[in-house]
Amino acid sequence: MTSPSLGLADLGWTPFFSTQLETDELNNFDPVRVMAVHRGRIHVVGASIDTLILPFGEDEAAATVGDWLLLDRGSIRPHRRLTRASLFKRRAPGTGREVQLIAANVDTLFIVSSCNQDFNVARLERYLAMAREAGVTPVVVLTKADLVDSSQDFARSASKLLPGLVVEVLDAREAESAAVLLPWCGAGQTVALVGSSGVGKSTLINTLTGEGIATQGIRADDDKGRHTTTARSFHRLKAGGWLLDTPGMRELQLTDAEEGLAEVFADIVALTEQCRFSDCRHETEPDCAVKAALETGALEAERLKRWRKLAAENARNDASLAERRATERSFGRMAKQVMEGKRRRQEE
Ligand SMILES: Nc1nc2c(ncn2[C@@H]2O[C@H](COP(=O)(O)OP(=O)(O)O)[C@@H](O)[C@H]2O)c(=O)[nH]1
Ligand SMILES: [Mg+2]
Repeated sequence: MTSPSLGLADLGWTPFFSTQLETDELNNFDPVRVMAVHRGRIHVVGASIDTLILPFGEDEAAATVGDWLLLDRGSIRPHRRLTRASLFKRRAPGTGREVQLIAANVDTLFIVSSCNQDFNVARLERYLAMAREAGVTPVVVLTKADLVDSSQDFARSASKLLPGLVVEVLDAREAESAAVLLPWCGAGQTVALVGSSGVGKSTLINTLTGEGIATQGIRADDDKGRHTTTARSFHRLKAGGWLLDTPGMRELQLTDAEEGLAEVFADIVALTEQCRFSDCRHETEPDCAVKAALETGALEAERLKRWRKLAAENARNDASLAERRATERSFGRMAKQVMEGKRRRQEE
């Protein structure tokens, strides 16, 4: 568990959060960060607090890992959640709830890929769109640099994907090599990690935390008051920051990521705005700026194809969300009618 001597700044408290506090809130409430959400209990840590509280808020207002809450100093009850600097969320397949919160207030997303078979531009673009959508700074981390002769070639093609994108190449097993990631791992900073299986995420976590994560777990009270071992979400980095690792991070999909996609494919979006027709599909229409860019070579056909695919995937996810919302609404109406009918019959 975390040491009680942690200051708020160590936990990731910044002016972004402190400026949200009203003067009287400073006197009566203590800021705490959500370290883990268990069934029925939330583990929060503050400057001199380390405790479990009851669930707080519903749906998007619910507390998720990484959130900052204000606790009433007397009753230790949550008073309110502070506005998030960033938020990862995903569709919740097969559950009644539409959107599942994954993690809040992550500063940097390490998008992990390896310098071999896993390297895939389309996958990187998908993760970049998610990072942008969440409001998190992406850093591409290319592992297994020691296994190829030309790691810089991979780095070059990745860095072209977004203006100013940082790409680091390393051997995830070596602390010295992974030290290129330290600028994002210092005190008060929170990072999360995504990437396919086998690219070296666990190896990197071990290297950056100095822990053996296979054996990790914290003990927490479950609903029935028993102690159970739960996977830990917050890992302390050797450099002082935090690595936020939840199962949900590994299952992120594109949902409502229109803005994220528009940022990652800003070049194509700019072209579409120059087409003669606002609903141009960039197929057979005249004066299509996208086709013109393909012809001059300013735009790669492959990149256009990837954009179409991701935009379609996002649209599909959005559509099925809207469908489910509609079904739930009509089910709600039906249930209400049934109940009203029953009440009327009883009254008759
Ligand atoms: N040579 C080399 N092997 C690595 C590197 N990173 C990870 N590995 C190996 O790749 C395998 C998969 O790594 P793991 O961390 O389990 O991947 P994960 O599925 O993303 O968590 C393990 O055998 C690691 O030792 C690296 O940078 N270089
Ligand atoms: Mg792993």
